Amino acid sequence: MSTPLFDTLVARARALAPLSLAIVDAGERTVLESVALVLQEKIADPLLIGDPDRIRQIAREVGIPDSIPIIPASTTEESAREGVRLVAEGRAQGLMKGHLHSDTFLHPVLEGLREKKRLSHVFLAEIPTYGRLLAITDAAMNIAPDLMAKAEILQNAIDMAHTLGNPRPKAAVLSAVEMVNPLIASTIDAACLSKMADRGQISGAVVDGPLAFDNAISREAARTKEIESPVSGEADILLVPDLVSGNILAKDLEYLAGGTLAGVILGARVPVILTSRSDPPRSRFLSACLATLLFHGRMSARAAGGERP
Ligand code: COD
Repeated sequence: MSTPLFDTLVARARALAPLSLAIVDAGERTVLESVALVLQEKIADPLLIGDPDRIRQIAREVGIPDSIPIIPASTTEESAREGVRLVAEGRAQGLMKGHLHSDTFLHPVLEGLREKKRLSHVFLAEIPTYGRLLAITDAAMNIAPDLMAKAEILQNAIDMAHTLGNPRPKAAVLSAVEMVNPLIASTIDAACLSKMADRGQISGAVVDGPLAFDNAISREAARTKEIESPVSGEADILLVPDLVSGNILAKDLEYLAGGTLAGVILGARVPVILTSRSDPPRSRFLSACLATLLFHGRMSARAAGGERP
């Protein structure tokens, strides 16, 4: 599958110093295959956390050199705590979930690495039929966000777009319809979020909603329905109503529409990669590239004194 938009991101990540990336509970083949890929492509310098014997054995099988450090941890909980500690001590610039449950991984991250008020996940998708990278949020962390949580999730995605070089992304707040309907709560949230953007409570993007998926993605569909929206057909960000609908959307794009997905958790001290066991190695690799770009982008913004507080 050709991914010209992601290829540009990969080229930009390759030009940066490799990210020091801690892999939590790394002793599993698909996890270490992805590590081998990021190492080979010089995107990241991994720190492997987990059972040293198991990690060393699989690491050798997949071609990871013995020089790569292993930090021993005897349980998945200890692995996650070690990962957070490495970041807190400045030894890791990014964190990647290995072979453990999401909540075991996320609890210490929430406790120890929260920087912004809200941590949220964003998928970045390249779909052959859509000419721009599409950020879908939050389809993996916040289960049923309320209005203020949605505002924070949206702001995280907007900040990410800025870091990646899009100074004014277009964000569609999704629901099933484009009219406010009190029986569909997500339409009310979407209308409020649009107004919050008008009033500067959400900043740095053109925000419109409620929009149904077709009107967000296709100007033609919006025209047919006589909807005037500055976002229609040009959405960079899709804010989904909740984790379930967002997750179905993202996986639908991946499995039925030939989409390629990367993903990262935003709002922590460093980018956090939340992999799923079924993720192909390329998705994990692209997520590591995204994490590298976000880490270095933030460092540059900080150095220039321009980072959002
Ligand atoms: N950002 C900031 N703080 C948070 C967040 C967040 N996203 N989530 C919870 N908190 C804080 C709360 O304010 C509270 O102080 C504390 O953390 C505990 O909050 P709870 O009890 O509501 O949250 P938890 O601990 O029950 O769950 C947090 C998880 C992220 C683990 C939970 O939301 C979850 O399981 N999400 C889905 C993860 C998943 O399975 N993803 C993969 C499938 S797609």
